Amino acid sequence: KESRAMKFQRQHMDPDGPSNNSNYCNQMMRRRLMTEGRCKPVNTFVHEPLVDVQAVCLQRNITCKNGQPNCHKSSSSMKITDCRVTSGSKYPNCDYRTSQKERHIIVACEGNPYVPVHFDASV
Ligand code: PAX
Repeated sequence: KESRAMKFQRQHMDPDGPSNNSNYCNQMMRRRLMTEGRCKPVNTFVHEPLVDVQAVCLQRNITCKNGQPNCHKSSSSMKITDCRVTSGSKYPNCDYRTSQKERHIIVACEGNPYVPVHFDASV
């Protein structure tokens, strides 16, 4: 079974991306299996080395949006792509808007080793 840590990597890690094209989210959301059963409404891909994203779990501890205490904010800004489903998108034809940004990321971490399992926000 896929662990929470592996699921985070599938849904949020793309260190070698993004291919510079407006279809990035349409391709990646499908390729990473986030358009099965429904179109996942919002998803962020991070374009930094895995070790740098894992290291965020050792950076500033903050409260998550759901009130849990296990969130961490990256000390540096990171290259990300936000994917947001368009208003006209109709499952199974999931259609996404692609926006590239540089932001501090906030992730929730769990386990031993203490690694990212949820993407909380970018700021
Ligand atoms: P998730 O299901 O929210 O969390 P995501 O991050 O890819 O998935 P399982 O066993 O899978 O149910 N976990 C936590 N979740 C939330 N908060 C804390 N503190 C926490 N600690 C552990 C994946 C697993 O992490 C566990 C949680 O129980 C899950 O375990 O976001 C909805 C989705 O949109 C993404 C992030 C979420 O997907 P929202 O707004 O409801 O928090 N998303 C959202 C994004 O990628 N980018 C964005 O900018 C935003 C706003």
